[in-house]
Amino acid sequence: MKVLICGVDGYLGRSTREYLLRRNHQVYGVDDLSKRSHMESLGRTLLFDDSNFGDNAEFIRASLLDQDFVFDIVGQNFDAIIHYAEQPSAPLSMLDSGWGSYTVENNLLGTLNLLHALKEKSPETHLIKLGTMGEYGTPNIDIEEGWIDIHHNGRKDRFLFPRQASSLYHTSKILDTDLIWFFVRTYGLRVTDLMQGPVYGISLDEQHNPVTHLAYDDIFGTVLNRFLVQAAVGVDLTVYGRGGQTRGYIDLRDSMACVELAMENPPELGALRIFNQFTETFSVSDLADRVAVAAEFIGRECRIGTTPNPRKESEDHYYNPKHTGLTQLGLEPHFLSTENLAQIIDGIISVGDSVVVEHLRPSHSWVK
Ligand code: USQ
Repeated sequence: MKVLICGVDGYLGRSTREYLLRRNHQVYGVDDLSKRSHMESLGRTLLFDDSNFGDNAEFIRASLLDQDFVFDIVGQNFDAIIHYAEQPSAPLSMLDSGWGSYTVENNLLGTLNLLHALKEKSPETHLIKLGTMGEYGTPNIDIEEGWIDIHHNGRKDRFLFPRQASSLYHTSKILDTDLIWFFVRTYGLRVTDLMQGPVYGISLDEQHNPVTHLAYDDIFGTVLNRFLVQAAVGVDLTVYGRGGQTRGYIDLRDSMACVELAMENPPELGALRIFNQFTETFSVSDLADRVAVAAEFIGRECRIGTTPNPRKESEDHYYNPKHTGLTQLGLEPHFLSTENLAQIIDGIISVGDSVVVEHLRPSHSWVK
C-alpha cells in the first residue's frame, strides 16, 4: 500500500516506517522535527538516536500547520495516512500555560488541516489517527471500544463513549476525536481512531536491534520504558504515589501490527471506527515489580522507590476497558514477559553512559 506517516521522526513514527518498509509497503514520511527542538530547549536527550534520518528521499520536513503543504501532500493518492504528528507529552502540556496552549493549538490545527485536505483532495484515503486510552480517563464503569448505546427516557441512541482526561495533552486528543467525528458524519470520510495505551520496547525483532529512539526523561518518557532505563542504570524506580494507577500497555511490535491491520482492513466511507489499542492492563506497582524481577533475572539489583505523585490522577480506581476489535482483525499479542523486559534492559545498558540520571526523577508538579 502507498502510505504517508505524519510524525515519522517520533518513537512510533520511526518504528512504523521500518515495520511497513520491511513488509514491502511504499512509505513516505513527514515531520517538522518539533519534538527534537522541544527536547533540546528543555535539555532532554534521546537514547539510540539516529540523526541521519532526515537524508532519506521519502522524508519531507514540513509542518501540518502549513495548510498549503497539507493540501498538496494529501492530494497525492495515498491508500492510508497515519497521523502521529502531535505533541505527545502529557507532562509537557502541563508545564505552563505556554506549553499547554501550544499543545492544544498544534494538535487540533494539524488534525483539522488534515481533515479539510482529505475532504477536498482525497476523501477515499483512510486516515489512521493515533488517539489515546487517556481520552476515557478512569471512569467507575467498564470502558467500551469507542462507542456506547444510551437508553434515556424510553429512547436510545449511540454516542462516543464519555471522555474525561487528566492532562491538557489528553484533552487535546478528545477534541481531535470530536473534530474527526464531525468530518466523518458530515463529509463521509473514513477514519480509524486508535486509542492506544503506553507502548514499551525498542525493537521489532528477537535480536533486539533498536529501530527507534527512546525518550526516558520525566517530560517525554513514558512509564515502563523509563522504569527499564532506571533498572539499566541502577537507580530507584519512580512509582508515583500509591502506584495503583492502572493503564493498558502494548508491546511496540504489537502497536505496529495494529496499525498495519487497521490499514489493510479499512472501514467503509462515512465510518469512524475506534479500537482500544492495548493488550494487557497493569498498575504502576505491578510494572515496577515486573521490571525488578527482569533486572534480577540478568543479575542486576533493582530497587522500587516511592515518589510523591507530581500529577493529579486517581491512584486507586476501577479499570476495565474492552479491547476486542484488533484481536478480531487478527492481532496476536506479545504479552509482557521477564525475558523480553530483560532483553530491553540489556539493550539499554549498552548506551547507559548517555543517560542523564537527574532527568529520571520528576521535576515539575501538575498542581502548583
Ligand atoms: N508514572 C509513574 N512513574 C513514572 C512515570 C509515570 O508512576 O516515572 C505513572 C503516571 O503517574 C501515570 C502512569 O504512570 O499514572 C502512566 O504515565 P506515562 O507517563 O507512561 O503515560 P501518559 O502521561 O499517560 O502518556 C503516555 C504517552 C501519551 C499516550 C499515553 C497513553 O506520553 O502520548 O497517549 O501514554 S495513556 O496513558 O493510555 O493515555
